[in-house]
Amino acid sequence: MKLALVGVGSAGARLVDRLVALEGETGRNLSNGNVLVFDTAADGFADLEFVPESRRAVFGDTHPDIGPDGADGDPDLGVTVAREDVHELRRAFDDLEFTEVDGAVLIAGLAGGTGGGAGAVLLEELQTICEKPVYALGVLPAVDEPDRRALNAARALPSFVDLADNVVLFDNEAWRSTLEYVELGADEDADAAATADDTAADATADENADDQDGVGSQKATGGEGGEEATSLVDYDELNRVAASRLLSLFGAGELESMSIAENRADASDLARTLETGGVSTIGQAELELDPAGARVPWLPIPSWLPAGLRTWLAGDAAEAGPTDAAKVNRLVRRAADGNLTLPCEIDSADRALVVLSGPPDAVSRKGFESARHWLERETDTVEVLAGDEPRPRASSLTATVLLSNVTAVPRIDALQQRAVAAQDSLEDGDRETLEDGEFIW
Ligand SMILES: Nc1nc2c(ncn2[C@@H]2O[C@H](COP(=O)(O)OP(=O)(O)OP(=O)(O)O)[C@@H](O)[C@H]2O)c(=O)[nH]1
Ligand SMILES: [Mg+2]
Repeated sequence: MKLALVGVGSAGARLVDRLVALEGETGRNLSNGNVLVFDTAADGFADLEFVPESRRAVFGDTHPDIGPDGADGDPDLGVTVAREDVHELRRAFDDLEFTEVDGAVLIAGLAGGTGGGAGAVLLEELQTICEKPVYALGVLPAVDEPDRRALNAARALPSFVDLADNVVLFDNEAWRSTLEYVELGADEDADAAATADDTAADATADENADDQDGVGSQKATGGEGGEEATSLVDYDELNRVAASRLLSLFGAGELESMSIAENRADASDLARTLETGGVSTIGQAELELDPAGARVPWLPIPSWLPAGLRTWLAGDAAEAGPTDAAKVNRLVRRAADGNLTLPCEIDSADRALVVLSGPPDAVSRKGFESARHWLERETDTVEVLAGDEPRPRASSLTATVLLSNVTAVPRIDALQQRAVAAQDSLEDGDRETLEDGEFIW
């Protein structure tokens, strides 16, 4: 799939920058140069390295309430300045070639004044300009961020869901936790998945953590109680994880050097899976291919070689190698279970898509099919689409799963509860919104 990438606010701009970097590193051409980033802060783009200067737009900066930090956590101000500067924003969109892409994705931190506020206005604009689907990637704040941020995200989420064709969510809190278990060196087994689940659940329980400052810094702070492992994680790490998942999913099939696949992942499968609207989540798991398997797994073994050499080259892949059906099956399960950008009850999904990327010889069709059936049963839907992305020289196999329109999401419930509790201590204007749970602006 080809997508125009539009980043709004610091989180959005940094994520787009990371995606552009990753496009270059992986050879997956998702955007074809159709990128734009917006911010209200004059120096909002200081961290960017890969988005060209000509694709960076500052707006609203002449408004008297906009300071050096832009909308500075105030989404109403974000909305106001975006509406005032709407002609300028539309002109910036002229740089995007919508005829070259299958859709657009707007990326923003929902807790930001610019991301959550102006982001909604930009989504609205994109929907009027682009005739193709307009998706959003929304980042949910961590639990140790101030109440104001939780309230902003709880307000922005329904407007994003209302305006976008689908909103993929990335939960900073759950991901900090999952990265912890990666850092601790846990493996693919059930223990690790359970640890990730537990920490995500703890995070939810901690949602009512006290108000703290320091959200503006790029370094994410540790959770309540200052668990050591969380200090290893900063936004850069989180952005790599988010960008990698997004690119593996939306960029599947966009590899410049891709060979022909029988069951290639394609744009129409993605669009169909996302057609449900609502909130979606992406899971991913990777399996390093077993060096004890085929010694040169990406090369067919010529039949004219002496038998002894052929046996040696083939290794013991049949018994222990990566083509083992159970391994492929387990990989897909691991991607869908406890390894999602937004933890949720997977049986609440409406549709699902699974993409398997790696050397074609390393994929057991039997394993892939049984994993797909498992996903059908677990998600309780017959709509599980599947596709391949052949990467003949890859040393690992990656499963990426998209669960669309998930409705049982403890983190969203906790965020909303915290926001409702917090709004009394915040300004009056916020109250009606959350009590009705309605579109805000
Ligand atoms: N994953 C990730 N989350 C981020 C990053 N930066 C900020 N966030 C999250 O996004 C929220 C909004 O922060 P910003 O993106 O800095 O805010 P903004 O959209 O620029 O809006 P204002 O600064 O308030 O005008 C924060 O509360 C964090 O939850 C980032 O680089 N990566
Ligand atoms: Mg900002």
